[in-house]
Amino acid sequence: MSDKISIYGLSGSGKSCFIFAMSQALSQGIEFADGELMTVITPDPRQMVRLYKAYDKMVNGYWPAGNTQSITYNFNVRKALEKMLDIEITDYRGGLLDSDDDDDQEEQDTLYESFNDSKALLFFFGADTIKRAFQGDMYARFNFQHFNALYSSYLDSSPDAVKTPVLFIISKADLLSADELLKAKEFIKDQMRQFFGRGTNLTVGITAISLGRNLSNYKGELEGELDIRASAGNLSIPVLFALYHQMGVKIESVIGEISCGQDKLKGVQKALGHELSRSTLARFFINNESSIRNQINSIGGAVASKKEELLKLNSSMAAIKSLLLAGAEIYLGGERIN
Ligand SMILES: Nc1nc2c(ncn2[C@@H]2O[C@H](COP(=O)(O)OP(=O)(O)OP(=O)(O)O)[C@@H](O)[C@H]2O)c(=O)[nH]1
Ligand SMILES: [Mg+2]
Repeated sequence: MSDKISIYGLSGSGKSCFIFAMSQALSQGIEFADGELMTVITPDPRQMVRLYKAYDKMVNGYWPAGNTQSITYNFNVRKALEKMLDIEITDYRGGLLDSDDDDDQEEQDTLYESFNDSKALLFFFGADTIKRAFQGDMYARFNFQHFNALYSSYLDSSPDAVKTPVLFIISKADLLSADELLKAKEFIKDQMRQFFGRGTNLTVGITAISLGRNLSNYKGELEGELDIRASAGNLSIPVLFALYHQMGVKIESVIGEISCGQDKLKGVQKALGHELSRSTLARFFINNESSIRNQINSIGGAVASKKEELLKLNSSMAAIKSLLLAGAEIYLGGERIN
């Protein structure tokens, strides 16, 4: 089953541009502190052509048109060639989110249902909308309430919802000065405070992405300096965020397996003690010693290999964490992770 990552954002918040830029930036790979390379590549040749053409259009000075329909993309995330995630991202037409047109209802329901089984939720807020909200624009402010309400209905519909990590993305960050960016982050943390409060078990992040510097749109023409490198504009952060969370889940499950194996081992060792304490005569007729020793060897071997796996996962996790924290603030249960 693929790992669904869901993107939500109003029309024009930069969802499609992000997907196009990210897919180009990360297809070449990004290097971790441990020297291993992470690549994000679509295994579907038709999707690859579509993504490339959209990117090429931007390089040639034109922004892509807004979506008239929703499109699903698939990506393999590999670290040192090993598949870590099998991502499915649907690029919804943002117009759906705040539409009250009855004709849109069916497609809108699919969008709402897409929250379920998601491995990560990405909420996009364009820097332009955030600026308008600062200036008191009521509709721009409503945007945030709308997302709070969407999330609340998601919590109602899915018992596992509270475990799904949420990343807030300030897109088009090149439109903000360093000062404005700080203000924008505080503003989002305040507007979305249900996510950042203490006492939850939620992993939440906030980051700012951009496709370059001084970018603007004049009647569809792209002006400014496009910079689509893996290391630029935090383009890798959303995938790293999903990966970080998934690795955390994997580590927890391996730790569980180790402790379960250790418990079993204790039980079998006790059985061995019991066996050895039986009288020689009784053991002459029925001797369980070698079968118990075999069990001890096999469980011990499994525990040792899980411990090795855990060591590898922990070092991978540390490498991912350092890149992730360089581009995002991450909170666990309201506490910032350092
Ligand atoms: N300054 C700046 N503008 C951007 C950036 N990314 C996107 N934009 C602008 O935002 C517009 C909308 O981007 P899209 O990616 O098409 O938005 P969307 O969220 O996919 O919109 P819908 O398809 O309608 O849902 C683009 O045409 C650009 O004008 C960025 O990194 N910086
Ligand atoms: Mg779009």
